Amino acid sequence: MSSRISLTRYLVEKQRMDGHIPSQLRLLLEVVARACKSISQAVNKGALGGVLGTAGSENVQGEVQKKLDIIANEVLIEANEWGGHLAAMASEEMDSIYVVPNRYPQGEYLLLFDPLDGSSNIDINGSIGTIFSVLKKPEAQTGVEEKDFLQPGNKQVAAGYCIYGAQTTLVLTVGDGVAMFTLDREQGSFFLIEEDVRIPADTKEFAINMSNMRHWDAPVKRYIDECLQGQEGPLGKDFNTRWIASMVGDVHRILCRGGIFLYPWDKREPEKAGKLRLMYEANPMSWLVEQAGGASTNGKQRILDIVPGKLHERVSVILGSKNEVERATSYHSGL
Ligand code: P6P
Repeated sequence: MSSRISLTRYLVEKQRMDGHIPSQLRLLLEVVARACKSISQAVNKGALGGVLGTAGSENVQGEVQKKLDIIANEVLIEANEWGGHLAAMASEEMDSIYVVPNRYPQGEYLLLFDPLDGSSNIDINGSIGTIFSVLKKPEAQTGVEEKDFLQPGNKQVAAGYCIYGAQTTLVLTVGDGVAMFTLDREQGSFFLIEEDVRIPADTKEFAINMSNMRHWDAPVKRYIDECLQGQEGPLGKDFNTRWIASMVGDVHRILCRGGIFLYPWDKREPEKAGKLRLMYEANPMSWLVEQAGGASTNGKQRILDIVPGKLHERVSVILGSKNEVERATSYHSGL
């Protein structure tokens, strides 16, 4: 067992070896991981902890908030606000940014998160998770405003998620590959299970909510139709489909064995670019996928190059195995 590498040791050695993780960023990642352990405990209690069901409120997205959405949000805020590593935080569950109170030291990082993604799975004991993204506050600037968060995903300095499933597993990148850590509940620590995760360039598995088919744009209909045609069709192979309805669960499967995930624009709410949120869902997941050798676009461009116009901006998402993402994307430019 002594050969097991804890998250703390992994981060310390990375900091010492290649400077990818300045000490304040290492502290930030340790604090986020500790918050995820607390959220995991609350999730695991379920009905016994009185944490299931709705909170009787809506978030900025107009979505009904679950009790655990609010609990997870509060855990992340309380864990991170005093450490001196952050200037401010932004969350799917909060209308505007949360500036670190004056009673605490201000840091140079901005933390964005979806505190509990996949909430519709909470009451049915399905996989859910916390997604986080880290940006740097613009240099030599006092104070912090919402506009400081509006940076493209290619400016992230760290990104990851913690999936609360059969195991509680933290998946992380700081820009030199993707590592996975599983929580050992007896020791209360995350231990390295996979370093340098790679997504196969090809796949036979697609993830999309098929009930929306009649609402999709033509390029998505064409791509999924070709997948459904199987071996006899233009793709020349039979596909399987999976849809967990929790982005963390679907992306985790893709990081583990490949696949393509699509949540495209559809005509139900044509004024919205998509259902998923750019800053704290699509950007962190896209960086993880790219760092593992995959690709991620909105059908027109690399998601990580999108310059956000607003904090809770939505985006169409096609991510996963590189060759399939490139094919599905090419159909959007009429190729
Ligand atoms: P649908 C969860 O609510 C979420 O934001 C993502 O995690 C997930 O991929 C998607 O929505 C599921 O959406 O329309 O299938 O319920």
